[in-house]
Amino acid sequence: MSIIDKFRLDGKIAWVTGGTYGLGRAYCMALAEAGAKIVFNDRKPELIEKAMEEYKAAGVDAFGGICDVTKEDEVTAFVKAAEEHFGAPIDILINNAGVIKRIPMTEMSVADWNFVIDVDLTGPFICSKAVIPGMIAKGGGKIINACSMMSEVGRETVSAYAAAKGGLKMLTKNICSEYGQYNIQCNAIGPGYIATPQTAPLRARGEDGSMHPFDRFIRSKTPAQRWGRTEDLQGLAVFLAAPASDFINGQVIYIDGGILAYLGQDPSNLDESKFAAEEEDESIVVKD
Ligand code: NAP
Ligand code: GCO
Repeated sequence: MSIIDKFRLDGKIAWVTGGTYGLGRAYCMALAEAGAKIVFNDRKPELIEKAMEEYKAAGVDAFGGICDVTKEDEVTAFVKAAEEHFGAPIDILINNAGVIKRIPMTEMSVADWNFVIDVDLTGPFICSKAVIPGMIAKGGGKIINACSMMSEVGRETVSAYAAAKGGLKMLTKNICSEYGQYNIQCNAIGPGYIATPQTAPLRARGEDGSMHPFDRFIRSKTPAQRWGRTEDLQGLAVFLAAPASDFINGQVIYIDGGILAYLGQDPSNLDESKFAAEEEDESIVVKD
């Protein structure tokens, strides 16, 4: 196989959870461009409909449906329907669906804690469990988990998210350990701060047009002084889904513009005027 062909996904069936907008949509587009057929789910019918139209317009062969990753019965039924639709088991799973609650730990309810752990950690367990038998029967597969910088470091208000993403790093290593013998590779993408609806509140400008303090903080912590863009993550998703990465297993690969390698500069030295012209595009505005 040529080196270029080792990055192709022709004929593969790839499932991206939460694949309607944000990073999930970017992963779907990238995997489809590399040749894969796309399976995607979300919790809201209007999101499925909108994404399906976008995928159709882009020539993506996609199957989408309602499915909450925290509900095992819904996941089992959805995987069955997707596999019937394409006539074969799923080859690639990106456990992308995720949520965050930014609440100081001592004020966080157990219900909020459980909600985040359920979606961000138990969801990937349920979805992986649903596709692994088919991958074994097919002779192999790829599972890619959505880790985070919070798989390595913490910060104020994100205790449940950090606990879930840290746990997901270990689930990644354990799936590798348990199923590597069946030619299943399980790795994770660890994005830094990427401009999506999830992080939109952290970039929102004040009424007077001033930068959000967290926006200043992230730019001062990132050597490139910018937020990541969804397209920054597409190459790694294709690589981890493709034969080119067949001997990489159990790893978290960070795409953070260097944040985890950098102590950061004094935020008071940051020249705000440099960033005034940057506009948010429609797809990354605050939801709700
Ligand atoms: P996002 O814009 O908030 O999108 C999350 C997606 O997950 C949405 O499609 C959402 O759909 C779906 N989802 C949430 N709960 C679900 C459930 N129970 N069942 C099915 N789908 C569900 O997030 P993102 O920024 O694209 O992030 C994607 C993943 O990367 C997440 O796991 C996130 O933690 C991780 N990540 C993001 C960043 C970042 O800076 N953006 C950095 C590191 C890691 P609904 O509209 O129905 O909620
Ligand atoms: C936050 C952010 C993060 C990022 C990301 C970092 O509030 O700190 O939302 O947690 O989304 O996961 O890698």
